[in-house]
Parts: sequence; structure tokens; C-alpha cells
Amino acid sequence: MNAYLDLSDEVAEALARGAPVVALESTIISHGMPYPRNAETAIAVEAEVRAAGAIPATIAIIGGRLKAGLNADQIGLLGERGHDVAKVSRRDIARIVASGADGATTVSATMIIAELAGIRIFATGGIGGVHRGAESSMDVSADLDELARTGVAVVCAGAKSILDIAKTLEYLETKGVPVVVYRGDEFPAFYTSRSGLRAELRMDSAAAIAAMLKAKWDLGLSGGAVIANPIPVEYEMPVDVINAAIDQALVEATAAGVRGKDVTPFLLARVKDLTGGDSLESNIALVMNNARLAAQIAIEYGRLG
Ligand code: PSU
Ligand code: MN
Repeated sequence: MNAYLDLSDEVAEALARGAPVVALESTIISHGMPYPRNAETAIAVEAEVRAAGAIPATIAIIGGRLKAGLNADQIGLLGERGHDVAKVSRRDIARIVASGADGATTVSATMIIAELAGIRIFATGGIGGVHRGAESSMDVSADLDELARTGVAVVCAGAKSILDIAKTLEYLETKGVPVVVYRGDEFPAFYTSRSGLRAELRMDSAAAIAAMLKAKWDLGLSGGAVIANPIPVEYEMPVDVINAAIDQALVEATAAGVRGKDVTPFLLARVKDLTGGDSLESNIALVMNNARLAAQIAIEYGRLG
């Protein structure tokens, strides 16, 4: 076991007996949703993973230690402290560990810690991607390169249209990352089940996805995969409402000169406020939906031995 990593007793025991484990990220708690819904949701997502037959491992850095498996107090603190907790992607891990600080891990950092722990399946809301205007800003999330190098499958509801979804898919193709759409013919756009972009790889069962992942990793094809799980239609946002909020949030971010790692949290918070909180309900519903699918994939993957 890595000297910098602590597994909770429950996660250690599950991994030791080969039980299915699902990784969960913590930037979604501290920077992705407002308190107290963020912490409540994180706890509810863990319960959903358990109900679906797997063990949840929420991942963060606490006191400079990489953690796979948090307790309720740790989750509550990440939620309460919100943006005061460092948002940690790959480049930030070493400095947070070396200084003994706390960090909420993005998709990229969570993948790294999950892989160290031996966890292959990870559920979240949405991945980072290529931002709109990236041709001048060069703002491309570290999540995408992580997907290309680290062997963890990320179950998400696609990518928000705060991003350039078409460019995000092009980038993933260039980097050799499989993108699967579960039971859908279009890549989903987080708040809506459709983005207008055709799914090149559709799969209709957790078993088929698990078999694809096993083949990939058995072949020594390093890197992860995106498993895009469309938001259930009953929780979708009206397209015009969400697009208007996103367009306004983007204008405000440019006007305020927001840069670097602050861009995504700024946009997420503004979209939530501009939609009067309706988007938060959609966000919570889709994360729960992703937790269930991730648990099913982890179970099927475990059966393949
Ligand atoms: N998109 C969401 N919710 C989130 C995030 C993205 O809909 O909470 C978070 C995730 O932790 C993701 C990170 O890994 O933002 C990406 O940040 P950036 O765009 O700065 O790479
Ligand atoms: Mn960025």
C-alpha cells in the first residue's frame, strides 16, 4: 500500500475480499454544490452505492493524507468549508500533501488516488472538458489528460454546456479515451439527456461496459474511460432555461476576469443561482443515477475476475 494513502476500514476490507467498490470525488462537495445540500448529497450518494450492492469510497486529502473512504464528519467539513478547501487536481496533490493541508479532489486527482487504492470504477456528476473559447484561452481541464493516462472508468452525466462538448469529445478521441453512452444515442449534456452530438459507442448493460473495461485493461491499454449516463428525462432541465443561464454565466465570468481553476466553480455557482436552484435538484438526481450505474458496473467487473 502506498505510504501516503489511508483506506477506511470498510474500504480496506472490501478491497481485500474483492468486493465491488465505487470511488466518489470531493470537489463536487466543496466547489460543486452549496452547503448543506452538498454534504447531504454526498452522504445520500454513498447510501445509494450501498443500496446498489457496492461499497462507496469518497476520496479527498485530509491533513496531507490521501484518503479513500471518508467518515460523515469529514464529508460534513468539506461541505461546510466549501471554497475555503483547496480544489485539488493532479498538479496540486504534491503541495497539499507536503504541507499537510486538506484538499477536495477533482475528477483528475480522484482518479489518481482511486488507482493507487485499487479502485477501478468512479461515479460523479460531470467531468471537466474543453472550455468554450479554448482556442484562445487554452482552458482544457486536467480531467481529460487524466482520463488518457489513469486506469479508472468515470461514470458521469456527460459534460455541461459551460464547456464546448464537441471539442471535448474530439480531445478524448485524440487521447484514445473510450466514451460510452449508456442506453442513449447522443452524448448527454449533464442537465439534458441530449447534446445533439451522436454517441459513437452505445452500450445497454453494465455487463457489456464491464467486459469492455476488462478487455481494455487486460490488453495493457492504459488510461480510463468515460461512461456517460444520461440524466433521467423526468429530471431534465428545459433546454432554453439552462442555456440562457449558461450563456449569462459565461458573460459574467469573462467580465469578472475569472481564470484558471476558478472558472468551473464560478460557472457552476452562477448557473445554480440563475436557475433559482432548479438545476441543483437535477444535479443531485443525476449524481444518484450515476452512483447506481457505477455500482452495477463495479459488481459486473468483479464477476469477470
Ligand atoms: N462539473 C460539474 N460539477 C463539478 C465539476 C465539474 O458539473 O463539481 C468539478 C469536478 O471536480 C471536475 C472539476 O473534475 O470541476 C473540473 O474543474 P476544471 O474545469 O477546473 O478542470
Ligand atoms: Mn481550467
